[in-house]
Amino acid sequence: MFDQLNNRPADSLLALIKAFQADDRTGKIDLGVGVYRDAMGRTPVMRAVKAAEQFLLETQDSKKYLGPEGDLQFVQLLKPIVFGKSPKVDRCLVGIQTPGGSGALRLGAELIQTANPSAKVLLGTPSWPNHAPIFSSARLAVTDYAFVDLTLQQVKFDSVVDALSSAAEGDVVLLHGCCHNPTGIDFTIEQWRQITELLVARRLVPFIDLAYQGLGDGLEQDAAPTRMILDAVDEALIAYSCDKNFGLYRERVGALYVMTRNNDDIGKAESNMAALARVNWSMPPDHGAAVVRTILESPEMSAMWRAELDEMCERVNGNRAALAAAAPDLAFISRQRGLFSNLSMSRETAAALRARHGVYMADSGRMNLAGMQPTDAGAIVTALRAEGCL
Ligand code: PLP
Ligand code: TYF
Repeated sequence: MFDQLNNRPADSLLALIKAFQADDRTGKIDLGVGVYRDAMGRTPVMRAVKAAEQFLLETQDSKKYLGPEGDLQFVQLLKPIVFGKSPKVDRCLVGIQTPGGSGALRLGAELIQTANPSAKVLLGTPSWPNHAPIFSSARLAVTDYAFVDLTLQQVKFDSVVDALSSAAEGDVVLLHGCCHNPTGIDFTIEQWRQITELLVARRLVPFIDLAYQGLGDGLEQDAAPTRMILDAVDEALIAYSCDKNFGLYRERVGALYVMTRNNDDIGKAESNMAALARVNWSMPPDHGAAVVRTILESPEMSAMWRAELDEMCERVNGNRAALAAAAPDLAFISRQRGLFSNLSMSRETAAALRARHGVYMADSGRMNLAGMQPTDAGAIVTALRAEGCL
């Protein structure tokens, strides 16, 4: 049987982790996979997470099953952080814990497939490389449109408007809620407003991927577009990840929220989400969500978490400013947000940056701004100049 299989390409972003480790040059710089790094180059366990883990170690008295919905107190406590105070959210939003944002995307895709198998998913490119395969493996048709011009480092807003204007009622629009991966280019608030109007007018269903809340301009600001959209539309899905903003990556912490047209549909959405979770992973892993819940239940730990997240956000934006200051051609980097910016370059150039200069970025030219120190800006610019990128 297995001789029938064909080899598949490895995930090139994850392959960069090993390539960087295998490089023994001092001075190598890791701008590859999207994890936060501090001023020492480490991806630390956050202080609030350590405190919550300590608390759980001492007080958790059982590890019995929780059920396919996971930790519903975790799902509940995240709501005000993501959605603010909204009576509509209280009435028509249901959530379930998932294994990371990836699990939320997959579960959302399967829920869409169950409810409306003919819905197309509109995906602006470039996007996170897992988006398209997650939707197609849930047997949904994916339609690409150009989201950004990398040579100009600008949103192709006409192309976005065209794509949404020609979509059919009930089609799904995947939107990065903040901190676009891979470009760092988010819509302006005016562009979000226009997108919201189109979603309403054409009766499209937004599927918002929120994987970096708090790492752009802060928790509240980063949630503003999501809240604006939910205020206006009837139905929506939100794939949320706590893996970046709580530094819990390998614990796989996320949630899928679904907004239904009315209170009657909530029960149906909820039972389908639970049924789909059961056939995928039965129940989500507990530890990471228990940690987040413990933090959010404690005012002290919450304050600790918010302060540390603010520090992380400031550090990334400081790195952006340092790189922009080192080369006028890179000024756009300080206007972009989140972990990533995506330079326009060939994969050969990205390979040369790694091989000749020890500057590791994805083949696509995407760089993780958290991977550098402000003092690395000069070396990065020198490497980019040597390879003709500037
Ligand atoms: N969506 C985007 C845009 C991402 O960059 C990631 C990163 O991993 C995810 C979703 C998935 O997050 P998680 O690691 O929680 O599965
Ligand atoms: O884009 C990134 O680097 C992160 C991490 O298959 C990631 O989102 C990358 C690839 C992947 C899973 C997570």
